[in-house]
Amino acid sequence: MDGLTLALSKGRILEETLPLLAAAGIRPLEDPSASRKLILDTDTPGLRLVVVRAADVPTYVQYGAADLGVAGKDVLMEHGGEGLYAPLDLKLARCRLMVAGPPGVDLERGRLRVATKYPRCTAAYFAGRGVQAEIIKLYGSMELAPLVGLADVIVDLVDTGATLAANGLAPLAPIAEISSRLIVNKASMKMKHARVRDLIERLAKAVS
Ligand code: PRT
Ligand code: MG
Repeated sequence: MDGLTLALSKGRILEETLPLLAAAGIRPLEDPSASRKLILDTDTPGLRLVVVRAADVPTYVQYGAADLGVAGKDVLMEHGGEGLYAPLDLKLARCRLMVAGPPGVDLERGRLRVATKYPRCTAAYFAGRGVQAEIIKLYGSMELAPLVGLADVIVDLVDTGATLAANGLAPLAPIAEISSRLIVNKASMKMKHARVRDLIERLAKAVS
């Protein structure tokens, strides 16, 4: 394959990346949010899109099944970034990774139970602060966990804070600023250098 494959995920990433791709002169030949196809050609010869789960984007790129991808910094930190370059901050889908919970929870206290979709980031955060935390891995709806006694606090993404507030929870501590990054397979960066470089430059212009 000497073409390029770019991995995206449905939802926020797709919604926010399509206008950026359009600004860079790249349009899918059919509407990815309406289509059931997982591989979509674009009007740019040799550039196709694949649509995968958000958390799977780094894996496709790491193994070279996609040359490039768009992934949240949260997903990248949790993946670890092996085999990947992240050359460009697309400044899309911005939010913060935070500790949140019932107002007033003491985060320094020992044996804190923390529910999260981000066990790796969460373990690193609490270990870095010398706090003993028991991590409970969930796949979604973290906000429910403190309400039903599954956990003391959660580690989740916060944008407006409306979801926390609607469930009587508050932001307690920031962990990281999140935005979407362009990621590139390390071998593709070498073997398909000119094409990859050209795409990075077009996207960088569209960002600014
Ligand atoms: O749905 P799937 O399991 O495939 O993946 P996903 O749920 O991770 O996808 P998606 O589209 O929801 O999120 C993709 C990426 O968008 C994330 O990896 C982040 O990098 C980014 N992003 C930006 C967000 C948010 N903002 C965000 N607010 N992802 C999720 N949220 C959720 C958050 O988890 C919480 O439930 O929105 C809720 C909070 O929003 P507020 O506005 O109420 O604070
Ligand atoms: Mg989702």
